[in-house]
Amino acid sequence: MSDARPWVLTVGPLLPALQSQLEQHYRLLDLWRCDSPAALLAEQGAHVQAVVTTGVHGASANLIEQLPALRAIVCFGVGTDAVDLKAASARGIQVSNTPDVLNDCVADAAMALLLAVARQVVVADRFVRAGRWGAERFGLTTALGGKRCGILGMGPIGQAIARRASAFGMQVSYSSRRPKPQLAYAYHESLLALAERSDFLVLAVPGGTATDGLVNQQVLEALGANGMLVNVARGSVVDQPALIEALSNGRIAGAALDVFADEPHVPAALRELDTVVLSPHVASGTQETRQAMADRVLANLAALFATGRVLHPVREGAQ
Ligand code: 8YV
Repeated sequence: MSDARPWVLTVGPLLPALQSQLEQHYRLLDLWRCDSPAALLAEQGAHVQAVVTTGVHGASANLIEQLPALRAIVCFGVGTDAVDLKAASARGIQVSNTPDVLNDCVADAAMALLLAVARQVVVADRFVRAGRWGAERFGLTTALGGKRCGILGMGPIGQAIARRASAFGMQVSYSSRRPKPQLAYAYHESLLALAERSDFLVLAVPGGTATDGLVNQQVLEALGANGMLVNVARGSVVDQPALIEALSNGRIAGAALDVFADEPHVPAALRELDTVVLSPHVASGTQETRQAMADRVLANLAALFATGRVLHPVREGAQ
């Protein structure tokens, strides 16, 4: 009996529950599992109608070119900066993401990181484990209440962070492409002005060319010696060598980072600093949110094959 299920290509490893659902509904090709991706694409690439990928793995122009029947690139994640949107749109290939469902968990993670760097939660944990409590005194840390929390990017994630920071008694202001008059927070047109007026600078913008290297040496200088940086956006938004330099020389007080320039590689200079809190790109990584993201991926694929359109399209230029 012939198999009428559509062919779908996965680029990187996915949530196991999602992988098994995909295996059930589609003829699945796993690029990341095969010994010779080039041979797989040459032999089977012509069948593939949809690609499922992640924020990190994306889909390059080169991959897209090798899939002549491709109709959609379905992302497990909200950021599509690793997908070549130009190459996709030139061929009329739809791109979808998983909006809304991860905002709260990413904002929770931003606050967890902010609290961890301000209150030195990780350093305190290491202090107790090393048996230093009693013999030594743990130093004082930094309060959140009354401090200025500057948020770069006021999309749904930025707004979820703003609500949480306000609940901690922080004064929120922001910078984004356009002011959002419906929001009560102060708006700064330039990132430099935002950094100058922030004790904590939290990044919640999409990655991609429009935001590449925005947080540079000048912005870090403006944040200042008591300032702290929190990044739950993309490593590309920060000039990482400039950040390392600023942290190493006390030009800023600390950083809490979930994302990096070249994941999963984290420079030793960052790993060695006690003023830095690190996490492995897991801001959306709760069971609940990852399941909701998986559901969105399946819904987008189902809609594509039932109606010809994905449910959550991403426009080129939206990043
Ligand atoms: C995921 C993300 O960690 O949504 C995004 O853009 O970066 C994350 O939610 C990633 O897509 C899963 O690999």
